[in-house]
Amino acid sequence: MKTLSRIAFFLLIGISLSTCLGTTEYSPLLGAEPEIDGALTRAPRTLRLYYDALPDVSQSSLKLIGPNGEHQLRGLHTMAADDLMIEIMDPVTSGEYQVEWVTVVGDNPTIQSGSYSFSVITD
Ligand SMILES: [Cu+2]
Repeated sequence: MKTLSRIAFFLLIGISLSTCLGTTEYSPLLGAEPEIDGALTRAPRTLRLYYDALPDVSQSSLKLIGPNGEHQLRGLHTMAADDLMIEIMDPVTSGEYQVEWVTVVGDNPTIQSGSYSFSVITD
């Protein structure tokens, strides 16, 4: 009986964990350069985000927030590889960075948004 309730307990944990994963909100973002949660040893000069369909540049925006606040970005465009790309204007120093994105991808008119972070350690 003891073993049985233990099994039931772990089953319950397993079910609640998979429910959590199952309800994770859909995001069209597939990946990025710099990598999501990545740690860089060289300062990036561009941001590039990859989506599951072609983003509409006119309905998209990117923000880069670092230890010294918001960075100046220039020239949002797509390389037609289901991506968004932008140039980072001011120097990227060591620290934690957050990228905030807003876009509309493919035929889906819904405005999608999200954020991710990466870190830079240059010395
Ligand atoms: Cu480009």
